[in-house]
Amino acid sequence: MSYQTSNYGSGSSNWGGSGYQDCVNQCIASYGGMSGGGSYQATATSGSYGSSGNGATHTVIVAPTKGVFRFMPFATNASVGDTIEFHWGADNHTVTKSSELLPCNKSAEAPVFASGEQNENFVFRQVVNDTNPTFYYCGTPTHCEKGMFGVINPQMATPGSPTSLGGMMSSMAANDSDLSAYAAYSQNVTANNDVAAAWGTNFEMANMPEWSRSLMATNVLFTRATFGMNPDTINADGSSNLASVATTPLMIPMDISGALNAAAASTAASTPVANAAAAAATTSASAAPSTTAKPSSAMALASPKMLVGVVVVLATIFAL
Ligand SMILES: [Cu+2]
Repeated sequence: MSYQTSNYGSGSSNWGGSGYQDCVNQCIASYGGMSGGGSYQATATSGSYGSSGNGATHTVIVAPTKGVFRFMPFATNASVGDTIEFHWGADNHTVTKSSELLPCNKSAEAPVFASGEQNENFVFRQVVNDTNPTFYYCGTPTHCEKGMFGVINPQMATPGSPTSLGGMMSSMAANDSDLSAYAAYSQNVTANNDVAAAWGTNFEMANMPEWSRSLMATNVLFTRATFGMNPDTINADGSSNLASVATTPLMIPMDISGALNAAAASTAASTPVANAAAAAATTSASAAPSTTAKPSSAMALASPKMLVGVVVVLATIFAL
């Protein structure tokens, strides 16, 4: 199998090579500090289904808050006999077994599992029967297509492999300005947490359908950001520890749309700044609709120099 990486840096000839550090600083300023998108508080359950195994229990939060179509964490390592305990943070979501090749389709491969449509504070337990990668998704229409899928025992790549998430990230981000912008946000909120910042880098993506890869990357970035904002919830080995959410609300980071909106507001607010490059970039960005370039929210919001900075930072981080 071969994977196209030649698109990396496409368009960079328009970005110029100067002002890199200004760009990085402005990116950080634009995405703010630790601003988040809400919180999740575990409360008494409203109902539950499924029994527990003899091993450890791993918590996965289903849609941590309203409008955030994610599983947190995106991936969980578990042994045979362990229990995955799904906790709903918002209404109208499901946990339904799927497959790696078809992450948004109900799997017919035994043992199947499907929670049905459930609401906030529901708990669904699933005992792990084998250590093969097991995918699941939310069956509520449109949610999975927005990225609402997760995995138990993800396949791991050889560190540094070109088909690992880290190996593909810079080329994906170079071709997806929204992903690039969200990576900058996630990077910012994990700045002091190396384990969170590197979480998922070695996930294998070779078998994932191409359309799902940027969604998987976004899921990883969301999980990293959540760990970054709640350092007590990640262990040194990268496993999650969500036991504390029984007593302490979990801070939920902004999802990708929220991060892009915040960047837009910040960019608008900082327009008068005495920075010729930024001002020029703002002008060209506001003229973007008249160009033939495909409209993209982040492209319209961020200056080209900001983007090249983000991509360079990404290339550094994900090359690890
Ligand atoms: Cu859902």
